[in-house]
Order: sequence, then structure tokens, then C-alpha cells
Amino acid sequence: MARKTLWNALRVFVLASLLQATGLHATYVDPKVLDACPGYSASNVKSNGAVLTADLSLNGQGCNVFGQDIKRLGLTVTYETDTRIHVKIVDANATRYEVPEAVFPRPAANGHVSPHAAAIQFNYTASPFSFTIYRTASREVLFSTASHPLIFEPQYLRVKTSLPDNANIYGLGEHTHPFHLPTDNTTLTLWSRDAYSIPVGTNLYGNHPVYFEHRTTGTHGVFLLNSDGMDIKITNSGGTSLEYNVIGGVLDFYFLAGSTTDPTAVARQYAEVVGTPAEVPYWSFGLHQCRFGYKNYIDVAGVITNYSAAGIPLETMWTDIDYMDRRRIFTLDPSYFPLKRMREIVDYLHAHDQRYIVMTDPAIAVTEPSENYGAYERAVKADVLLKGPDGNATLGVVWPGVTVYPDWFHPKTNEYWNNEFAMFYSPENGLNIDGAWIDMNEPASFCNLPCTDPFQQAKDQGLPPKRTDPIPDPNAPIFVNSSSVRLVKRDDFLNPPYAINNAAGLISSHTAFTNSKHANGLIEYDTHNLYGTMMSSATHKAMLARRPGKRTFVITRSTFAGAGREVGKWLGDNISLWTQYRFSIAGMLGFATIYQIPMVGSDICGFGGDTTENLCARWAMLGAFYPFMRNHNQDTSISQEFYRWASVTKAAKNVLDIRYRLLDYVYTAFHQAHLDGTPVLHPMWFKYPKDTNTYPIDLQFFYGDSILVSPVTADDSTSVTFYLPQDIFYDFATLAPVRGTGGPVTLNNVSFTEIPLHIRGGAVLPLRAQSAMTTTELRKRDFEFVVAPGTDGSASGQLYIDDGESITPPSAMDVKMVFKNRRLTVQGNFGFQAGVKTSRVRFLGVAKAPKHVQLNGKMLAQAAYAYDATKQVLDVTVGLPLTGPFTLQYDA
Ligand SMILES: *[C@@H]1O[C@H](CO)[C@@H](O)[C@H](O)[C@H]1NC(C)=O
Ligand SMILES: *[C@@H]1O[C@H](CO)[C@@H](O)[C@H](O)[C@H]1NC(C)=O
Ligand SMILES: *[C@@H]1O[C@H](CO)[C@@H](O)[C@H](O)[C@H]1NC(C)=O
Ligand SMILES: *[C@@H]1O[C@H](CO)[C@@H](O)[C@H](O)[C@H]1NC(C)=O
Ligand SMILES: *[C@@H]1O[C@H](CO)[C@@H](O)[C@H](O)[C@H]1NC(C)=O
Ligand SMILES: *[C@@H]1O[C@H](CO)[C@@H](O)[C@H](O)[C@H]1NC(C)=O
Ligand SMILES: *[C@@H]1O[C@H](CO)[C@@H](O)[C@H](O)[C@H]1NC(C)=O
Ligand SMILES: CC(=O)N[C@H]1CO[C@H](CO)[C@@H](O)[C@@H]1O
Repeated sequence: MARKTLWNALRVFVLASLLQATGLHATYVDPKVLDACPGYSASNVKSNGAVLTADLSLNGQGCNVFGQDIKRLGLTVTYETDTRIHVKIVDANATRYEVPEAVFPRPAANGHVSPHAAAIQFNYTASPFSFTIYRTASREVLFSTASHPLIFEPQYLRVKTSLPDNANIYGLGEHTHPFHLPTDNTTLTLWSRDAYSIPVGTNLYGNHPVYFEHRTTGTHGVFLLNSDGMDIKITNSGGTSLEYNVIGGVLDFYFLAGSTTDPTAVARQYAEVVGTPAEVPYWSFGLHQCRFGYKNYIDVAGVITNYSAAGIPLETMWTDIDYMDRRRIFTLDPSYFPLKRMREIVDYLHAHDQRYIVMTDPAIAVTEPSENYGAYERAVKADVLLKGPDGNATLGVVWPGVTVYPDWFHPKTNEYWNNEFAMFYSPENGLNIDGAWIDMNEPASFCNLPCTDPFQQAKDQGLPPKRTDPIPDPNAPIFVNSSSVRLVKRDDFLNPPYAINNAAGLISSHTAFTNSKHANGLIEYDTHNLYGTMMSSATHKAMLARRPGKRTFVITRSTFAGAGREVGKWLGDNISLWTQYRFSIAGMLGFATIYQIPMVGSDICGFGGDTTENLCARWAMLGAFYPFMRNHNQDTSISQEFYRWASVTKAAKNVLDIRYRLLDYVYTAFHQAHLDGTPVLHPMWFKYPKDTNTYPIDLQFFYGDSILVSPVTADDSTSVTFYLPQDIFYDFATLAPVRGTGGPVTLNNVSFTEIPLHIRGGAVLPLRAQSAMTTTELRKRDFEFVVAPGTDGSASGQLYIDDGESITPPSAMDVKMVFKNRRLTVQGNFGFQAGVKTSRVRFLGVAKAPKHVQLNGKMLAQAAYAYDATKQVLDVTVGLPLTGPFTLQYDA
């Protein structure tokens, strides 16, 4: 039967061609139509301990919604660990695209799992085939496809699960929905897109097909390993459900049992699948300053000077594409950013323990041989470019005009990229960068479809733009007072029958053509969502080759599951708006707590549009609790360096003082994340999983395990109402106890230079006694411990220090702080010599003055401690080198 007739018969409304002109392109299918499909029947079921296999045969003629249903499928269910079940459904008769092992190495299976001992179980119904995943102990069903038949077609896969009413679902990014996903009619589209202004409800840069579902009875996770475009639909209509609509690949699910008590367990289990985050250099937690629109080298030097003059610690200066010659990667503009002067700036930064980073895009300008543009000539010669079906390089239009794209699957692309990095970023005679920033790697294109003449489009769009600013004096004093064209053939790789809800329209719109073919034969249609992660991987390797043995620092825009193993991420190009300031917390929580990419942050003070003094002050303070703290804005926006306004300067200084003193605390959390995937940030429900009030909260979060950040979030306001669970907290500024009642707390008169912070009872915090202007200087500061007992009177914490830069540090300090019965014990491995002291210990919530205090069993003189009855703080001077264990006890 002709497909078209069937479509009509099935009341499938393909709006694609109708709405294409308006940019809307999504396919709508009546759910009743899909639920009426006959599905498959399971037979030949074999179970061999940890592995179950079955054949799935199509019932009748199928329903052929977006193509012919595939007749025979193969099901494999593997109990990979006690907490993980892998369910894979493939075409029994043909090899289909799967995410390549080279991009996403499959997790190791344990091999000795007895299904009966596993925390979750797989069960199925033979016909129509459906399956459930349930908790072994409680029999609680976590995932069930019952009454939602499986659909498996060449370019359309559908799996749907029923969920509890208004289920608590988190993840499925990258998106700008609330962290707690609305369950009423929400579509999450995964298709990498250059999403300027990150509009709500659209597909953005990254693709993370994983969700955590939280219930009062536990938290579990579901990951679909598939890089094809997809719409994931969550609806309350006819009971809450979640439906995957995928346009290719195979069904490759990992079900994670999580835990019935500790939500962070599911994060660690997800890390077992995607890998744990890379360890980052110590310095990368310092303040970063960037903007698009620094006009020349004098501007760059001026910002460095002015930060220094304002006394605001600046760790890393960045430069956007402005530095490039005609916006071509791996070039410096000879007049505006001459190499000699740029090397002077980098040398100056390095001499002051500061760093430098610039942007690198993937797209390479297409040039004439006479222009001698080496990066393009070498790419063509090495033949490492992404190609169309006719074998010509795929063309796009990006900043430099007409461009080509590296094919990360080509066996020689890494070598090409390493070589370009080694030459252009050469410490000896190039730009000696300390980290890498990679952008436009969705990959982005400005070419409007059908893009038959990119050369004309580049011209029409004025690319590359001409520089109109006056050419700077090449000898200006700086730091004077301070330390191929082709027609597009329409085929199913360009315009598949099921159109995902891509906000850019057709799937090739504003990106590389999806019928492009990689060197290994894979089609961009399937691998598009991997492009940014593959560029990340190549850049990580190129940076590693420049400084072997040292951790790299690479910040990318586009990501796929697992990208965190090598790189960090910024949340892309939004606008200087209060809504965006608020949203950034949910965006960050997605990456830091679910997707295993904890080095994340949003452009502080906003990228597009003009910021305001109040917004920038508030954002500076919230941004101090982003793991990646960078101020960045657009070329057409007003300047927004923190020193531009007195209030913002003060806010930034206040909060950088706190961030830097807490740097080792968060560095320790990163080390733990690297070891086992424990999140660096926590939504409130991670810590209070039974408190249903916490489930929707995404304007507060824990920085590390124990610092509750509750920023003022209303526009231009000095008041904030936030939630404190029933627990004991301590005000970070005064250290006085604050009782949480499980209700709202309102603070009025919160000035534009303060941010409410609380320490959660039960923590021993390691803090540097003082902040510093650079992280190098900070590492020479003494430590102090703050003991904040929980309701049971005990507390604990951890401190990890190493050289801050080696992938395999020669030595490390890894100590535990335990407080119990009024006694603090600090012990562990003191292998790394930090060369600092423990200057003091402050005990919080001490109800009355102690009779005496003993250090390592010896009574301390009264002058060595002070008690503040109002704040209930006992402050003890210690002064011991931090080279071995000690105990500190006070008597009531
Ligand atoms: C298997 O594939 C071949 C070739 O694509 C096709 O002719 C045959 O009908 C298929 N068999 C089944 C059972 O799907
Ligand atoms: C597994 O599924 C079968 C068929 O639907 C059902 O009869 C059985 O009760 C299920 N077992 C469990 C433990 O849920
Ligand atoms: C669901 O959302 C889409 C997109 O916003 C909208 O077009 C549609 O009408 C909504 N459906 C319902 C039932 O609300
Ligand atoms: C640095 O500060 C000086 C003095 O306020 C000012 O004239 C100059 O424009 C500033 N430069 C930059 C790049 O911020
Ligand atoms: C350097 O110049 C800036 C801007 O003119 C000024 O604010 C600052 O005080 C000067 N610093 C020194 C050390 O002279
Ligand atoms: C594209 O390839 C065809 C042959 O396959 C060739 O004739 C044509 O010149 C190529 N176009 C460009 C712009 O390289
Ligand atoms: C607000 O705070 C300022 C400075 O902290 C203080 O002087 C003022 O009295 C406060 N106002 C109110 C109404 O609390
Ligand atoms: C989440 C959020 O605030 N997104 C905004 C980003 O900027 C665009 C353009 O101003 C807004 O439409 C979005 O609402």
C-alpha cells in the first residue's frame, strides 16, 4: 500500500511542508493512532543467567506510520551490574547505525550478576510485546510500555512508558525548561542547534537523552544511548507518560536502579555508563573574563590592567573571535592583534600567574590558493573534510564566509587538529594559551536552506565583516602602570518522514548538511548530535599534546552524553535578562547533577543585550557559585567587566573572597566526582529526598555538599523568599545557627553586594583562611576548618589537595575531618606537602562556653580560644603545619 494512503487512513497529520515557511516543521501524530498499532510478539525467549534474548516478530502488517515496519527484531536484555539493566532492540536482519564505540565506549558489564540479586528486574508480556522494569524488593514498577506498542521503522522508532501522575522528571537536556520538567504537554527535542537567545521550549546545543525520576520511594534513571534526532514527549493526557520518537539508530536503553534512600546513587550509576568527569586544573576555578568585541590588543591589555587596578582577582583573560584575521581560525589579525604584542600580553599574564584562552571554531574558511591560508590548504591536502554525497566537501557559511568542516571520523583529523594547535598555539612562537574554548560546534552554519549558493549568501550576509575601527598604534604602551557549490538532492537524510520539532526547521537548517558522509561511511544524519563532542575530544587531545601529562581545560558549547570525560561546557548565548539569570540555575543543575559535566556555567551578566548594574551585581554573586565562572558578553552590548560599576565591583570582590576561600572545598568535590560521579552541585531534593516541597525547587542549590545558595531572584529586588527544610543550618556570614522549619524564609534588605548562603548542619568545611588575587597565591594560604554540627551533634568533611595540574599527580593529600562528642579528628593521607598551616578551627552551635580545649590531648591556654555566646561560635587558634593528623576537643 502506498505510504500516503496509509497516512491519511491513520489520520497522521504531517504539517512539515505546510509550516516549513514559518520555521515550524514538527510532525503531529494522534497518540491514539500509535497506541492502536499492532506491535510485535516475542518468541524464542532464551534466558541464560544474566542475559535474556528473544525474537520480536511484527504482528500482522504493522501500521507503517512513517515507513515500512521492520518485520523481525532482536531483543537482548543484560543484567550488567546489580543496579543496571541494558535493554537493546535491533533489526534482526540488518545492521543499523549505532553510536560508535570510539565516540562512546560501552560500559563494562560485571559478568557475575545474578538477576535475582539485582535491585531491579526486567519482565515482559509476549504479545503484543511490552516490558516493565520494577524494583526487586518492593515490586514497584519504574518503566512500563504496556498498552503502548513498540514501533520500529527505518526512520522512526517509538517507545512509550506510563509514569506516576505528575511524575518528578529531571534531565533530557539541553533545554530551558525548569529543572523539574513540566509533565503537561512538554516536548524535548534533541538535535544540536546554534540557539541564539536559548528560547524556552526549543532544542539547544547539547544532547543528553537521560532522565532521573524521583519518588518518595526512591530515585532511578533511564538513559537511551542514541544520537539520532528525537522528540521526547511528556504528557498528562490520559495519565502521565513519556514517549520517545526517534528518527534512526537502535533502541539501546540503560535502566539504573538508583536507590530508595540516596538520590545521588543514580548519578554515580550514570557515571558508570558515561564515564566520570575529567579532573580540571586548580586555576580553572578562578575568575574568567571575556567578551565578543574587544577591538584590539590594547583593549585586552586594558581590561587586564583595570581588573588589577580595581583589586578584583582575575585569573584568566579570554578573547572571542575578534583576534582572528577575517574571522579565520588559527590566524591573528596582523593590525589589530599583532602576534608580537599578543605574545607580550600572554607573557605578562604568565609572569603574573594569570592565564589566557581564545576561541576556536570548527569551520575552516574556503580560500583561494593565492591567499596562502594554511589551515584550509592542509585540511584539503590531508582530505579530512566532511563531504556530501557527490564527494565534494560540505559547504556552510560561518563567520569567515564560506567554510568547510573537519570530519572528526577521518583517521587523520586528530593529527591535522593537533598540528594546527601545535603551530598556532605554539609556546615558542605562537599564542601560548592555557585552555581552549570551542564554539559553533553543532556545527553551526548561517546558510539558509536550500543553501544552493553559499558564496552568494556569504556576500549577502556581509561575511566576513570588514573592520572599521581605527587601526591601533602597533607600538602602543601596555601594562604601563601595573604589575564546494552543489545542488541539494532531497532525500530521506535531509527530510525524514517524521520531522522532529527542530526549532531551526528542517534538520539541515543552519548546520552541516545531514546527507554529508563521514570518512568511515557514517552519515551526518545519524552523527550530527556527536559533532560537538567529537570536536571536544580532538581539542582535548590537541591541548594534551601541547602540554603532555597536564590536565586540559576545554570549554565547549555542543555536547553529547559522556562529553564530561574530557571537557566542560558553557550554557551558550543568552540575553542579559533577569529571566535568564534565574534560568541559569536549572541549566547548570542539568549538566552538573545529571549529565556528568560539572565544569559548567552561564555567561555572567548575560551575553546578548545590555546588562544593568543591579542585574550584573546579582549575577556576579550567583556566578561565583557556578563551577565555571566567566563574565562574557556580545560585541554590540555595553561593557560589563565587574569594575565598570562600584556596586558590582564590591559584589564581585565580596563573593570572590568567598569563592576563593572555598576553592579547595569545591576542588575536593571535583576530585570525588572524577573518582565516582558524585555530583559537585546538588538540587535540594538530593539532600532532602522525602521532603516533597523540595522537588520543584530550582532557584536554590547546594554548592558542593553543604553550602546552600539562595540568591535574590526577583528583578531589581532586595528581598528573597527561599525554602529551608527541617534541619539545622548556619548563616555563612555570621556562622550563627538558623533553624529550618520546612517552610519559607523571607529576607528583606539584602543589599546588591550580598548573597544569602547557609552551611548545612553536619559539615566540616575546609576553607583557606584568606583569599588571594590569583589561585597560585591562594595555594600558599593557610587553612581553617569550620565545624557545623548536624541535629545529631556530629559532622564530617573531606579535603583533597594535589599539585593542581597533573593528570597523575606524584602525591596527594586526602584527609577526612570527623566531629563527634565535641572532638574534631583530622586524619588521612598527608602525602602532598601543601606547605601551609591549619590556622584555626571554628566550632559552630556551641551552646555554652567550654571549660577547656585540648589540642592533641594537651590543654590550650585560654588566650588560644574565644567564645561568642550570641553567635554560639567557639574560635580556636591552632597554628599547626598541615602535615599530619590532629585532634581538637572541647569540654562542656
Ligand atoms: C531480510 O533482509 C532481506 C534483504 O534486505 C529481505 O529480502 C528479507 O525479506 C528480510 N527478511 C526478513 C525476515 O525481514
Ligand atoms: C511478569 O509479567 C507476566 C506477564 O505479564 C505477569 O503475569 C507476571 O506477574 C509478571 N511478574 C512480575 C514479578 O511482575
Ligand atoms: C501542546 O503543545 C503544543 C506546542 O506548544 C501545542 O501546539 C499544542 O496545542 C499543545 N497541546 C495541548 C493538548 O495542549
Ligand atoms: C580602563 O580604565 C581606564 C580608566 O578608568 C579607562 O579609561 C579605560 O577605558 C579602561 N579600559 C578598559 C579596556 O576597560
Ligand atoms: C593604573 O592606572 C589605572 C587606570 O588609569 C589607575 O586606576 C590605577 O590606580 C593605576 N595603578 C597604579 C599602580 O598606578
Ligand atoms: C563537485 O564535484 C563535481 C564532480 O563530482 C565537480 O565536477 C565539481 O566541480 C565539484 N564542485 C566543486 C565546487 O568542487
Ligand atoms: C538595610 O541595611 C542597611 C545596611 O545594611 C541598614 O543601614 C538599614 O538600616 C537596613 N534597613 C532596614 C529597613 O532594615
Ligand atoms: C530562559 C530564558 O530566559 N530565555 C530567554 C533567552 O532570551 C530570549 C530572547 O530574549 C527569550 O525569549 C528567552 O525567554
